[in-house]
Amino acid sequence: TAARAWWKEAVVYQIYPQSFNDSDGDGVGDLQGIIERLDYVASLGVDVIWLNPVYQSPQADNGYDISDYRAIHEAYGTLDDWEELLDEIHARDMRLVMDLVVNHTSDEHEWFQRSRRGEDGYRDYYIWREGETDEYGDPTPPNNWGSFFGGSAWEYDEKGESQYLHLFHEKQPDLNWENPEIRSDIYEMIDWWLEKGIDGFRMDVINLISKPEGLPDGDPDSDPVGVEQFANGPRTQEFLNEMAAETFDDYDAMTVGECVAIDVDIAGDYVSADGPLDMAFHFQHMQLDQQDGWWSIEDWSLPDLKSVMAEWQTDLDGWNTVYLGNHDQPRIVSRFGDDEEYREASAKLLATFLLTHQGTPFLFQGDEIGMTNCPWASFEEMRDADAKNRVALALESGDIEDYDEAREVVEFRSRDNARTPMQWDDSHNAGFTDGDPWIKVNPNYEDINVAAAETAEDGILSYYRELIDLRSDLDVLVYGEYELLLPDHETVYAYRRTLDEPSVDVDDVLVVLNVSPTETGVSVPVDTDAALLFGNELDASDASSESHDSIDLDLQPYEARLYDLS
Ligand code: TEU
Repeated sequence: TAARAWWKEAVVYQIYPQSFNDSDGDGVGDLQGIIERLDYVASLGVDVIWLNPVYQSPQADNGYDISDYRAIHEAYGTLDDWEELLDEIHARDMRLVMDLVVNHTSDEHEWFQRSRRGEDGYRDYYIWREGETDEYGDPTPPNNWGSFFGGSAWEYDEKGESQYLHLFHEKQPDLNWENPEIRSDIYEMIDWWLEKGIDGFRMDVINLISKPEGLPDGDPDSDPVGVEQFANGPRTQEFLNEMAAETFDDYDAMTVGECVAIDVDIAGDYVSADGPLDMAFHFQHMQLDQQDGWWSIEDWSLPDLKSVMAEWQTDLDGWNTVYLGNHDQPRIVSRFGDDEEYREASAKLLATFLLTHQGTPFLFQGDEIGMTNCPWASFEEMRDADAKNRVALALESGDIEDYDEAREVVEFRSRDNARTPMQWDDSHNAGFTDGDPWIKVNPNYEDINVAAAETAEDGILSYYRELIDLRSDLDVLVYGEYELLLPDHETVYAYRRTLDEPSVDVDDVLVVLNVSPTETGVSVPVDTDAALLFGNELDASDASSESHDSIDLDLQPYEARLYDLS
């Protein structure tokens, strides 16, 4: 059994500040707005809040473009508001994890301003290259690397008279981690926040910080081009070890690194017991429906999802994270469940998935009431820098003629789907703001909202609460070993969790999920009696055991069940 730690037992709830709750009517969520809703968050039973970036930012990428690491974005409030938020979170026995964005800054950060002017000691804070010029004398990119948001990763800067690297938006220049001064500036900043008493960091694209010497061209077929060069670069491990030694190691802080292009082996380097990070987010299950890139709409298959989950659950040398969505992904019920007829059942099934694997669950705001993807009727409604950039490039190049040709993909994949305002009640703007919301409110707010969820006795919200409770009661759900059953079944996902600890009553649990809109009979190979522990169909009868080596179940559409096998 893994060594105990508070962050392994924790359930994390992610708050996207601009879309959570607006206290002052400017249409943008803010820190006081979050404080107003903390009792609600605490009522879920979660232990940790991960707050997306709230630092000063021109908001070219919703706060992932930071212009001052030690100041709060004006629309969100002040540093005093932030201190109050931290205190109020701690007063409710929860913890606060902040976002750490240090692969890049905003181009409006003072460092970049100085760097582009070539000020002494600052040029090397970012990655500048001369590049060639084409037949018209226009600069061509120094290599073929592509941006995660589409297009080239290079931008010519007139003031700097050369090109700088930006793996994301052109307003997000990449920092040059080869420069030891930038590293010590960052470590000081990290310490500054840790000293304020925060409980950890979610580290944005942290395995992109080490670029290989000479910035060699990437495989033109990779997406984005060059990712195999700049992800997990040669000094990543060294930089992360140095960072941990200079900062986190002195605190009881949790760290979770968002890691692009990692597999279970690479992850082990980062999160094993003596690795620099506590946990990592990987993308292998997020890629199942986009093997052919952003523009293609693909189905995912349950056997594929199971095999990704099982590999990480059994082979990772370290502690897992468990997530199905966040602020960068479509809504989980629209993507992995059914957001129409079976919205309620499938949202509960996904809750069961999130809360019964081994690893720390990360829940995203609104999923606990089954919020869905949103209809994006026009380009003007879009806010996501990624989706907008891709659609704009496609319009420019003539790949599409008008927005309508992109609409289906946008509604399927745009990050805006997760970023529509939290739906609190059925009043104007879903109770999110008295002003004009910065992004469209999902028109289904009159039916799907927290107030309605609070009155629904057996609704999605109460299901989340009960299951979070159950997880904190049952060690086996946190620390138990995982075993995949029925790996090839097309629609049923079944797994067993067992804990080798004589002192606990419940040390053997079976999870069965019918991930389909069809009633399904299934025979699950377990050789013990099974007592129903929890599920999303109230009238689920006990498992019948017709033979000694399996139990036969008749599952409703999107039915989820937990059995005690102890
Ligand atoms: O995301 C990094 C990332 O690789 C993706 O999830 C990315 O958003 C996606 O591929 C684009 O479609 C992190 C943040 O979570 C994201 O919000 C930021 O935009 C990005 O880094 C840059 O800081």
